[in-house]
Amino acid sequence: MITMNQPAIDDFMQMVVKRNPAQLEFHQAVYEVAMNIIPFIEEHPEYKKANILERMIEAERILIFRVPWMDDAGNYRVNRGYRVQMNNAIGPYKGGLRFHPNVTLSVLKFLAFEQVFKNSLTTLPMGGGKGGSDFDPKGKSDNEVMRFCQSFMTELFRHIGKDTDIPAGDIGVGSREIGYLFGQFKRLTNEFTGVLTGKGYAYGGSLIRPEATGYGLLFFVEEMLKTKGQSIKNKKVVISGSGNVAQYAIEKTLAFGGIPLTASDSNGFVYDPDGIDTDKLAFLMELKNKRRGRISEYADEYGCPYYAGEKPWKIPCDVALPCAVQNELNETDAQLLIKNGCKLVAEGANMPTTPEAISLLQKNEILYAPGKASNAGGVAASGLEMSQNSIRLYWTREEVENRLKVIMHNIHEQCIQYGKKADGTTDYLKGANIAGFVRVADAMLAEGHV
Ligand code: NDP
Ligand code: 2IT
Repeated sequence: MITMNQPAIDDFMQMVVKRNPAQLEFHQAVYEVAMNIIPFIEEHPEYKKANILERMIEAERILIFRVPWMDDAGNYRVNRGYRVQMNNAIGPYKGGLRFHPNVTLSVLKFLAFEQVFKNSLTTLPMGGGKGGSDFDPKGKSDNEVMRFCQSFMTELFRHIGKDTDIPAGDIGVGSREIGYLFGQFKRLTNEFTGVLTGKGYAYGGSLIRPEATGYGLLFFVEEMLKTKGQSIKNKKVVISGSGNVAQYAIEKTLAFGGIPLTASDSNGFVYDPDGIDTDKLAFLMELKNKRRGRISEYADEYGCPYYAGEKPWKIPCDVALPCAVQNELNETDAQLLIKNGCKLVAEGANMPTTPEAISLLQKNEILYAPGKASNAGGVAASGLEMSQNSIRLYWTREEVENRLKVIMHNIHEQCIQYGKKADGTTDYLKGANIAGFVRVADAMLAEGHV
């Protein structure tokens, strides 16, 4: 959308592109924020004077390191490890680790930047960071994954800590990897502390953390639908991905009476016209989390269609939940969703919707929630895991889930507070960007030239 601030936004973006050449994902994430924040700053000279946005797009620290390891055949292998410590104005750096062959510094800078806003929206004391590696866990044995994680932590441990930087999971990093990373941290430091979240329950993990991103997404969707006097009950829901976020998004969709129709992985998607029910979800979880197989096996098991190399957005639905990867929903996909009557898109993944697709959805008055608001449940539960570790207590499932629900409700309120339009509808992207920005910016102003 062209606004009267467009020249200022263009100038700003030119500077961003020049200072961060070829980092396309990072440019995209910054643009999506700048679009809302630059007009806001024009009306708030204290932020403009202090160059807050220019400071926020510069990571406080970036670590890049060699991760050597040996595969089962005895070959020497090497990957690149990263940790982007983006902003600690409101709390220690916090954010996941991604292990995926497509990981680059650009991807991790975009994720770290988004994380700063997301963590601020939770209202918990967490700054933003992200890390990971171009290591591909697919097809690796448990022992190879363990050796890789141990080598990764052998460098990372000196840069993190329970009050400094607290990593967690993301794509390719689940409970298995967190376990190996935690074990190695403990050996290196001789300390048992809450330095990672997403830990197993037996060694300091929080109940509901595995479920939290998917559950939080559905709490947020319910809040959005409530503004229209509706709920997800009996609505057709198209979901991408079949990992952690997608699995618990499916589970909560079912709990709320919605009908999950699809799941996908990087090879294609399955469409189950009868809906993915609890038994089928249990099969999917076993397939993905234990056997580490492909989603096509779901179609083989239940005799439903499998679309190799395609994305699920062509299946008619009321609600679409992208839960896999960045830029998985483009303008053509958005056109299809609109044509088929979809009324709501909420992001479980980080930046899954391209800017062109977002603008098309918004123009067509489709309810659209950006990931920094709608997928914040995962990091919020991580914050609750940190609290439990600090007080050396475990809360019940009920306690954690209730807190999660309240946090998602509050995020929705903040989106309305800063994103309400003259016609009474809400621009969730604007609301999330401004609400996330204000808390961090105020802390930066108070803390001086940091
Ligand atoms: P998982 O590794 O558990 O699952 C990732 C899923 O995405 C898999 O189904 C994977 O398929 C699929 N996928 C990965 N790359 C591609 C691709 N290029 N095209 C299509 N599908 C792909 O990760 P999570 O579920 O944890 O993360 C999913 C998304 O949610 C990410 O964007 C992540 O940043 C975001 N997120 C995660 C949170 C968390 O707490 N875990 C919190 C907030 C956001 P395959 O098996 O073939 O790779
Ligand atoms: O993108 C995200 O918010 C996450 N991957 C979760 C981060 C965390 O620290 O729990």
